Amino acid sequence: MTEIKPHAAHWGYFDAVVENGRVTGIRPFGPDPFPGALIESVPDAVHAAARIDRPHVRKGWLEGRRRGHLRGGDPFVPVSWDQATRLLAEETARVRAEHGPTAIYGGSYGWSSAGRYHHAKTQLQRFLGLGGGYTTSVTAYSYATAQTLLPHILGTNEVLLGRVTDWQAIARHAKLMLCFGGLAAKNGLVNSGGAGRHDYMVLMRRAAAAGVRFVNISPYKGDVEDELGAEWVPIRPGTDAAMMLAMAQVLVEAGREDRDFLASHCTGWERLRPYITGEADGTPKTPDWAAPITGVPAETIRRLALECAAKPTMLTAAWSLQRADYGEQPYWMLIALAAMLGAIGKPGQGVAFGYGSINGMGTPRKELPAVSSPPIRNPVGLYIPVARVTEMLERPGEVLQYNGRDIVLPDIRIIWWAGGNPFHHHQDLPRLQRAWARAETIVVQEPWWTAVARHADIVLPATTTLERNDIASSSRDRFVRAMHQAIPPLAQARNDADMLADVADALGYRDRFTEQRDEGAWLRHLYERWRQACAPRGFQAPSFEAFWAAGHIEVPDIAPGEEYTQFADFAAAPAAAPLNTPTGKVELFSETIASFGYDDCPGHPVWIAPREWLGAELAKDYPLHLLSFQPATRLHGQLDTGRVANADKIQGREPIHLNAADAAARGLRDGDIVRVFNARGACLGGVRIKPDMLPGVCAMATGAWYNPATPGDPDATCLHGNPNVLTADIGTSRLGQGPSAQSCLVQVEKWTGPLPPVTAHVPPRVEEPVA
Ligand SMILES: Nc1nc2c(c(=O)[nH]1)N[C@H]1C(S)=C(S)[C@@H](COP(=O)(O)OP(=O)(O)OC[C@H]3O[C@@H](n4cnc5c(=O)[nH]c(N)nc54)[C@H](O)[C@@H]3O)O[C@H]1N2
Ligand SMILES: Nc1nc2c(c(=O)[nH]1)N[C@H]1C(S)=C(S)[C@@H](COP(=O)(O)OP(=O)(O)OC[C@H]3O[C@@H](n4cnc5c(=O)[nH]c(N)nc54)[C@H](O)[C@@H]3O)O[C@H]1N2
Ligand SMILES: [Mo]
Repeated sequence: MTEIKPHAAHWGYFDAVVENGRVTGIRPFGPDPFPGALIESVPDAVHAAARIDRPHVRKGWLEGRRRGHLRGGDPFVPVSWDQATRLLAEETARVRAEHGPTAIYGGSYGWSSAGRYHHAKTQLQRFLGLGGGYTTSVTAYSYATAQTLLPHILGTNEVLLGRVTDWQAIARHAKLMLCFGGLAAKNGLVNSGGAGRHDYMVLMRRAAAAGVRFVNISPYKGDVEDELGAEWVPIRPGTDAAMMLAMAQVLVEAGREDRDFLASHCTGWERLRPYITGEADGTPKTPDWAAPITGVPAETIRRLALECAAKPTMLTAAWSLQRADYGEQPYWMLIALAAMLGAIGKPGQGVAFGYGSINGMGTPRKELPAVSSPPIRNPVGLYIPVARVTEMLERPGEVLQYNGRDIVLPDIRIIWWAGGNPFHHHQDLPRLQRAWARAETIVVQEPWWTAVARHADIVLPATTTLERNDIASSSRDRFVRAMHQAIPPLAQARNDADMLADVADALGYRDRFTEQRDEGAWLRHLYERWRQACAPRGFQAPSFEAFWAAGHIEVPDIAPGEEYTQFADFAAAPAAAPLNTPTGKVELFSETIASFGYDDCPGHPVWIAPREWLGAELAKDYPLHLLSFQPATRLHGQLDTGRVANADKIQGREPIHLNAADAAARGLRDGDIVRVFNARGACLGGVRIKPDMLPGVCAMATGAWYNPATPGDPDATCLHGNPNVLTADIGTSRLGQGPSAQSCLVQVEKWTGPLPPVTAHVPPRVEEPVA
């Protein structure tokens, strides 16, 4: 019998085809003009050999090898759910009693899955919060640095997360769009919470057709699809702030800066200007100064600056620019450029970030909330900036400076992760693995034997979304989707909420955790909360029953002529509609930031050479700049077992994109296997020659499951091609403390030895207990 079930994931809405208890196929969601290929991997992922069948405990943990022990090499022992629940309740109670609640790290960063009720991290944090508290994390790997910086400069993070100036306004009014880091088509495949319509490509093409000239300022030509007809300005990674400063210098020299706007809408121009002209430090930031830093010819910089001053211009940067050393600087400087052009708040002009980073950025839409869970309370209130997790484990009791605060780092005993994979997302995995050893107990809830599950002590098998009912929703999308359970839970997998409810029960607070609702009652509850929030905004959502039966709701579209420009009110009347900054204006100099006294993020935007870049001393030993961008074939580590990701690999290894000259210099051909290495680590990759990659730059997508040649050895080569064995784990600055993955130098050499098989998709060693 064949059944069709409405469903959703971060990579799109779809119908699941179900035959005899198996998901056998996928049909794209009808209203989606551009569903993308990722949904095709869903059946492979759900039924992968790498699914975790039962709860497991690391054998060494049972035998007392806990704090100080490197994880990843020991076999696992299967246990019953009852045993696992008991161990967790005892261990949680013990650590809370002996070390206090902050000894549990429940930051649990990660994308989890699209359903808003069974969102694993939300469930875990609710469980830990109601149980007495935990150390949590703030900000996101995606844009931690910008999230911390932008409230100081513009008084909002909307310029980063949405609602931003929409494509309708850009197409109608802008003539030029400068895209630092491009508008990568691959990134629009996904949206957190689900994508009902992938309208991102459609909207960009419409803007190009309306006469917007796109300029792709990026090391990689492929960051803007050919159809947009963009001019490609190749730039060395990590040097964008220098190019922006030089554009500013051209404007000042030509007298083209908008002095009225700088006086009426900005503060600190008198501090930034002398830095640009060189009066402050003796170095005028001219195009001739920037050319050798950036690799962009001085004439190109000059031409683009003057073109910006002559035409209605939109400025944007990919989120990747701030996941780099001193990632605050290009963002702050791009805002300064937009201010100098007087473009902020003018129809279809100004600045916003991430148009090319995720589906739904700049999609014209009505402002309505998304379906969401109630907020979580953490009575302890202790947090770290998310990407400082290794540092937290390494330096308990010491101070971490962050955004003007001194955080005393906790002494972590339990690490508990649900819905995220630090062995995917974190930088310098060899270092993380050593720091990871400081924990006494590591708990991981996962559907698959991903690297984080393999490096845990207690592993709990979670259901995938296809094994439960849920609701998908995102504020960046116009559709709310009913996710119908398609198949029963595989093997002994359980829902995150249910496994945690049992531990809460053993600890005496089941009813507070569940609020005595089951899955069906929770879905109705979340839906009703949303329905009520929509009503005052003019949208009457149907009843839950009608929604569930229909499979989705389409929120009404805006009127055809409507458009939105961010900061329009502020531009029109800065005194009546001030920004939420200390001065109510755009802060080109921030007294607050200056008062922190951080030399790695002073009071106005500056050029600081990254620690690792093509101009560094270190480039003599490691002459290639490695970008580790988002994968076109999966979502981070998710779907890596699927057909789309595996069809793209080269002899099972993640491709490394290389310029032909760099390949030739190393005697490499398309399809060769190489070892990519630096002082931190090494991985294998398969050569893919790309004519449109700036020489000296190479790129490997993130997400191939970490596969150390010797499990448990932090210095082992990753056989599969996870670039995070190579990336540096240093906060962008003491202000943002964001991840700086994009600042990474490597060398590449041909792999001539025998090629060991990739084992990351096969379960680890399991020892059945002796009866
Ligand atoms: N080098 C480098 N590293 C990077 C980046 C980069 O640009 N370069 N980008 C960074 C960015 S922007 C991000 S957002 C992060 C992403 O990092 P993550 O969000 O941690 O990556 P995912 O692979 O999406 O991890 C989600 C995990 O949740 C699991 N999961 C899914 N559904 C469920 C569920 O229902 N229950 C449970 N218990 N688990 C579930 C999945 O199997 C998966 O392992 O990576 C960061 N890392
Ligand atoms: N298919 C797919 N889409 C995704 C994701 C996924 O895993 N798969 N992940 C999602 C997530 S979590 C996020 S946060 C977003 C991230 O969105 P982004 O941060 O925009 O994505 P990236 O692919 O890391 O980077 C975009 C481009 O920036 C360029 N770039 C890198 N460094 C520099 C630099 O120093 N200067 C300049 N000028 N350009 C540079 C690279 O060539 C790269 O292709 O993507 C989302 N979209
Ligand atoms: Mo992200």
